[in-house]
Amino acid sequence: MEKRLLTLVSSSNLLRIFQTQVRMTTSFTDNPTWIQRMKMRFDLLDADNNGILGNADIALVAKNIATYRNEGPDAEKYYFKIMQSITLADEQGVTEKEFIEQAKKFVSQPDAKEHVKKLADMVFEVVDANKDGVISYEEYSQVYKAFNASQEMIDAYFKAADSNGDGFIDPSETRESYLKYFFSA
Ligand SMILES: [Ca+2]
Ligand SMILES: [Ca+2]
Ligand SMILES: [Ca+2]
Repeated sequence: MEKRLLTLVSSSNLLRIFQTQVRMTTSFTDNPTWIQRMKMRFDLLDADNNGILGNADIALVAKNIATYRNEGPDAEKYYFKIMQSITLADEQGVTEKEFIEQAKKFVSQPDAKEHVKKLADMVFEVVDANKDGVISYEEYSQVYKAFNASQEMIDAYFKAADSNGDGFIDPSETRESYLKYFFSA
């Protein structure tokens, strides 16, 4: 009896069924790689590095972008509004832990992928400073520098987003990289 049970347990069929069940019940948002990516996102967005992501960070970044581009308060206000809706920042702000919970909820919505595509289009609008329909390395660097991102990070992100390697990021590459960023482990 015991021997038969052992044979059954070690059978590859049973193992396969078990693995399928594990895969079905585990979401990519539980994956350490995904959580680490969201932690890095929090670190980037928390521009003043006080451990809270809120309006203060977004205001700082909006000011930086407008300053780099020699633009006035209207542009700054516009950047603030766009980035606020992208990051869901508010006056009170969130901690890293709250931010990750927020991100988990966000990607679990039934229409989350459509939301992320819209979000990617909004980001594209802001980053494409000269409005020629593509993001150059300079345009990309400028915005990430406004968040105090390291050159290493900027280079890695740009390379990953420019999937056809032509040196520019187009709107479809932005959508593609955002979908990958939020929906894969
Ligand atoms: Ca902050
Ligand atoms: Ca451009
Ligand atoms: Ca490209």
